[in-house]
Amino acid sequence: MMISQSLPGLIVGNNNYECEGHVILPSSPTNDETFGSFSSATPDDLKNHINESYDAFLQWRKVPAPKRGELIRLMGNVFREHKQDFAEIIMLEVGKIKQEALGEVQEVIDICDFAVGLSRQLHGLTIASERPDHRLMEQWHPLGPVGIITAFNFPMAVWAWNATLAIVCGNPVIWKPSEKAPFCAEACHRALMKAVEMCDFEVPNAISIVVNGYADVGAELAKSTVVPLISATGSTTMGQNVAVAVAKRFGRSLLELGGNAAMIITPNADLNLAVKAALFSAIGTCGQRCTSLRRLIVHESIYDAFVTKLKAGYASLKIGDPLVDDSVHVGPIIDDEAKVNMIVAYNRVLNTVGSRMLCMAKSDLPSKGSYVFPVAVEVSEHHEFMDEEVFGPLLYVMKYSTIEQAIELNNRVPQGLSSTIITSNIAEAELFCSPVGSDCGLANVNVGTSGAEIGGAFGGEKQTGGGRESGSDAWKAYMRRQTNSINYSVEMPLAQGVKFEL
Ligand code: UN1
Repeated sequence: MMISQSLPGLIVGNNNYECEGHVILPSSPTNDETFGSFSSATPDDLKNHINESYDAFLQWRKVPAPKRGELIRLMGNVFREHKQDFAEIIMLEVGKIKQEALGEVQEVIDICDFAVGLSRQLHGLTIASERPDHRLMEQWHPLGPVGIITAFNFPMAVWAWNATLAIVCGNPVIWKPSEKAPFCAEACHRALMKAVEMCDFEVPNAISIVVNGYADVGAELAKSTVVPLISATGSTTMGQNVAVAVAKRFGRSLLELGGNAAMIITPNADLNLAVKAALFSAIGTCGQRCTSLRRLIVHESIYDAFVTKLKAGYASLKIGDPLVDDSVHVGPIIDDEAKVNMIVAYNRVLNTVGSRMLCMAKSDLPSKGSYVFPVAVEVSEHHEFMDEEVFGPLLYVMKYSTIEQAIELNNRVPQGLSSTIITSNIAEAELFCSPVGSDCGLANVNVGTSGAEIGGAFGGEKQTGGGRESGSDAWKAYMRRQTNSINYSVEMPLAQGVKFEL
């Protein structure tokens, strides 16, 4: 699968529209080479086409849900068949290492399978009515066009979490991908349109709209009354802007924003397991997952033994260009701005009293591209700057003495997405997952903070935004609930026993 050299600003199904916004020449973070261009859309471009999504909704909502699932089944097959090609686009555009790029495409395939099953399970409830000869029930109906705003770090999977569910739930999608990953977006859209072609029933052309551009386009999407749900993944600031704009018009927002994950390593933890879990969580995707490990909280009794292993782990990391070497552990960070942010954060912590460098990767850095050294820095306590999410492979390591103190440190930050305890003590594990334990949406035992499976609901509390995407019953956010009270008698009893005699 070739990537297009030049992308249109706006794509509505099979129609491409050139737009008036800036022309951007994206270059790969792996080697700084330009690989294409795209013209960004303006808010007016979106305004001019957004109603096509609503027209598509009027048609799509009438297609039976299992048929809508058939479209997603076919799309899943396109990803299966071209798994390598999709992975290569991710590697080129955002610099993931091969294993993680393949893993991301697998995540797309997995959520397709999940959504296909779901298309036959959009269950409602029947509820016991308090009145004789009455039935009370609940149904789930399609909602309307779903706006999807995504970040660069999961340029395919996060779209798929949203688009597959939205589509089986009877809704077309309008996607504003990260301006750092428009080619991944186009490839996904094309996979969907390929599936549309293979369907033996009619699918409206505007089932999927992609609008390439900047925050002004996202803002236009957020304020449009055509779009009852906006699902947004990205920074806390972006989420705040989206939430306010959507709330103002009584829309619904589903937010998956910043993370600041912690891992607690207890006295009786298996240290080999702990080091593997910590290392992958901290340096996977070059520390740019919202589930990436930022804070390691290690019991004082095993601190030295654990740090010795962690140092060896960092020393064995191979950093390099994923396009030329399949075996690298760490690829580039997304761009120079991210590189500078990482270096600033790193200098800040090293200049803080009580901090010292603990571990650093030893590998050479390629001369071209945006590469940084993954580092782990010891801190004597929680500092205010650790409240900020640094999107890069910078890990803070601290000691604790009681489990209560460790949980308090875990919960100390304004974000609440992912957290882990590494322990073989069942009481500590259960405490961590209990109401007085981790305050995060994801709380794991003997599993890293990143790499969640699609079957569970994904998201978190506090500044993470409160939304849940992907598995479990996250689909309910993409539908409207309707309660039906049905009287099959000729009497007219009122609820609550109210008498109204004529
Ligand atoms: C994200 O970083 O926005 O749990 C999503 C994980 C991946 C998804 C991360 N399955 O790390």
